[in-house]
Amino acid sequence: MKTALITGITGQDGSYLTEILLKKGYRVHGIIRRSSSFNTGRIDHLYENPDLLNKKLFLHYGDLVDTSNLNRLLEKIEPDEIYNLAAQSHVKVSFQIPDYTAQVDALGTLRFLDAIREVGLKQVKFYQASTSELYGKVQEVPQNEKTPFYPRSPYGVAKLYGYWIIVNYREAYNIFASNGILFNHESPRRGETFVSRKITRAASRIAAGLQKELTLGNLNAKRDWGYAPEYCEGMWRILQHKKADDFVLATGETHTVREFTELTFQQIGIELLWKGKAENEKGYIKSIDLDKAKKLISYSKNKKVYIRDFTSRLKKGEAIVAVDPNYYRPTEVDLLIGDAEKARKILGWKAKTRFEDLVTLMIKADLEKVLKRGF
Ligand code: NAP
Ligand code: G4F
Repeated sequence: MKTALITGITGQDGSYLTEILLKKGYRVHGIIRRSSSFNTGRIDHLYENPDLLNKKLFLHYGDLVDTSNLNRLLEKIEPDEIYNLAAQSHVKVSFQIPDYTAQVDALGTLRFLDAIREVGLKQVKFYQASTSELYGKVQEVPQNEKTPFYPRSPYGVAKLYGYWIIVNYREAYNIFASNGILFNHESPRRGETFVSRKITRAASRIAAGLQKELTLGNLNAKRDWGYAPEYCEGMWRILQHKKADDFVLATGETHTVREFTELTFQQIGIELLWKGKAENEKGYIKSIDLDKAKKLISYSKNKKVYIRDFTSRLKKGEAIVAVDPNYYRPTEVDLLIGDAEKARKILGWKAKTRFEDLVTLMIKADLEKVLKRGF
């Protein structure tokens, strides 16, 4: 039985990776941060599945800024594989807390690599959660493993250090350390302040009358959005490759935030009409197709109540999307589109879920939550 250690186990990717590794028969250890309230919501369901769990999941308090704790954990756990997913992962927030972001995302990676050397874990394999944010002001379209980097945020710059320290320790000390350069990947477990989830959550709440308006920043930024569980399977494949190497994981398709918003509302039967420019731009209800909404929520027991409320609540011509410049970034990444050909050829990995299916599964999940819990 292999043993894996996951940092960031309570995050979106950490939770999916845990499920994948447990299913593959791994013993999984995860590092969680001390918090004043519960922060294990994304992995709590695993405790309701004794077959999967079977005393194979262990949680430890720790933090990437606490070196002594990392050393102790490595000595105790002696993992075969380490997945370093912990990070201050929000790009906009990194402009507000740049020092902390660098401490965790850049130096946190170094602390881990040094702990591996000090403890003397010669056989361990290390996965680093690198990111398409490294490409920033893109120097090439699409972006692949050879595209030069040009990060555009304290987050991107911190992750650039993480990327290169992995390469350096691999070359200097022969540590099996690989970078996964992952493009945006989303899911119903995505944090609520990332744009995809912010949109699907707000749309479901607007439809249910719990929110009036969705307020966004830059509607024209383009992202290559994939489905998170598939990317977590890709992380595992990267560490199963015979030699340490760096891989891009992406869908090869790009869409604007505006398209994500339009498609989300379309899924619940609302066509948007955009009027105005820049911060004065708004999205108005052009038409409402109730049959479409009915189909999407046909699984719900509360369907009738919901549809009745939905009909009376929303009106043609109403503004439901607005722009707030507070969500703009001092420097933006305008366009990301990845070329994952190397991963396809060497690892046999390919993104399967298309943009439209991703949006549909996310809005469905948020609608279901609204209907079940009423928030
Ligand atoms: P996420 O949902 O924000 O999860 C981040 C995780 O890191 C959480 O478990 C968080 O703990 C933990 N964490 C934060 N600061 C920490 C610290 N100082 N010490 C220990 N743990 C800490 O992020 P994600 O979307 O799953 O992404 C996983 C990794 O992939 C991140 O490194 C991210 O930068 C990178 N990445 C993500 C994407 C994407 O599109 N999702 C793309 C490329 C790269 P709490 O739960 O306590 O906050
Ligand atoms: O959803 P986002 O915050 O994701 P972003 O900045 O692309 O970062 C995510 O993906 C990276 C991989 O490329 C990861 F490394 C990183 O950890 C994170 O997971 O924003 C996407 C786009 C941006 O251009 C942003 O300006 O959406 C635009 N946007 C427009 N309105 C908004 C909003 N972003 C957020 N978060 N909130 C808005 O209201």
